[in-house]
Amino acid sequence: MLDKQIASKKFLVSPDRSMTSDARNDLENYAILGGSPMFDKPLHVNKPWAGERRKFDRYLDAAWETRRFANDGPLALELERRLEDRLGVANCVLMSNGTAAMALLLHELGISGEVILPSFTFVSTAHTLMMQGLQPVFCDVDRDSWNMSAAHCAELITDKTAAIIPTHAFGRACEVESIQAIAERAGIALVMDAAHAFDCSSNGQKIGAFGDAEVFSFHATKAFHTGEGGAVTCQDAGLAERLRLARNFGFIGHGRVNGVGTNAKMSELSAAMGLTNLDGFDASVEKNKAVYQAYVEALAGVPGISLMPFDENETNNYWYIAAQLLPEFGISRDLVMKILHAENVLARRYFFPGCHDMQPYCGMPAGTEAHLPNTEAITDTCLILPGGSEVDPQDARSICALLAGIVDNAAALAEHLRWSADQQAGSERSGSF
Ligand code: T4K
Repeated sequence: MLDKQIASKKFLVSPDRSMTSDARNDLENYAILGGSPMFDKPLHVNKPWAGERRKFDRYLDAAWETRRFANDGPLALELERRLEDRLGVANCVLMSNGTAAMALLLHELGISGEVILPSFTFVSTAHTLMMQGLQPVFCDVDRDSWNMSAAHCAELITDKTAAIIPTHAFGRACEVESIQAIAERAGIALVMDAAHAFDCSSNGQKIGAFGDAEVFSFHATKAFHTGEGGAVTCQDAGLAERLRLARNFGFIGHGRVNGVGTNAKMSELSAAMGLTNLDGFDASVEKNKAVYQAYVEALAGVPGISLMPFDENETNNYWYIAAQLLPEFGISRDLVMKILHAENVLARRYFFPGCHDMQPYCGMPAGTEAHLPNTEAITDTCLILPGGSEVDPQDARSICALLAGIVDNAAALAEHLRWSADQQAGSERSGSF
């Protein structure tokens, strides 16, 4: 079926680049110009894995029979132990989501003042800082790794800096050692945002035990998930204990509270999802890797698009297929996305715009006025391609063939789409009189 769909566009996706001479006449085959979409149903960026349904049922049966659904139930405790083993970290404190985990951690670390974080990250961290009266200071990223630039971070340290929060973006570890050295020199806290980096490593050591603590998101869109959920992992047993109390309103016994807390507990239903996904995690990573490798091979001959590589010397989850369009691609990232979306390939921009360009941060001195050239270059050109449970290697190859066709026909497509947009604007104008 798919082969037939590709064949109908084959004059536009010629791998040998010899069949493009009359492509201009056949642009109508692109769905955005009236053709039928390459895929019958939308391919998302990372449709979640869900493990084995029967296993999920078995975990749920246990909760059902005991009527234990919340408050540090046996499934949540089992998941914590298994995650500690998997990540090689002394303590895993499950939370209701990654944002709550970050908020409680910053509170328990007693952070106050300025906090340096990359602008190229999910906005939840900046929001958490603001809600705790902390001042976000946005740092640029490295152009190649897309992770916090240690050099820029060092420049941003002041006597008000209280913490650094780098992100291990798209599962690639940040410059752990350099940033750790900066934090140690300044005598400040280091908290890692490991939302993307479940089961990934840095210099052979699993992410989870670096810095003062690391924060995971187990949202459904992550490589390992519990539906909604998150965790703080750390080596410090005292910190873990304070976090366990704080996620349950600070209760140390019935009617006894030892400090400020909130409700950030993980339910047994989420824990059941997590245990099921953990049972199937290795198999899901194998499939992710097959899709990633199909992208690597099929994009090798396509000019103007580079795929962020995973370091094969490390443990990776191969979850995000992160690409960047280079000027040679000949057509803007946003136009490419429109063309892909029409074909049911729901590629996404990521962390767009950078936090420093988003309300409310763009009004701040550290916001838009911050000079973050690498962040801006990456947010304007990165393209996250479909992966996850609904994409197989053949889909990946078809998507690459589509991209090869777009680059072959870039000028004609751009011109045609501009012309269509002008026509539409013209008819809207005439319709309004
Ligand atoms: N730090 C980083 C680096 C993060 O990426 C995140 C969260 C956090 C911290 C904070 O952690 P949490 O507090 O969220 O645990 C997502 C997620 O809500 C969020 O967890 C995630 N990062 C962020 C990057 O985006 P959307 O807006 O992408 O979700 P949505 O609804 O558009 O879904 C994406 C696609 O996946 C859709 O096309 C449909 C599909 N999908 C989604 C869900 C939720 C499914 O097929 N099934 C599903 O259950 O938000």
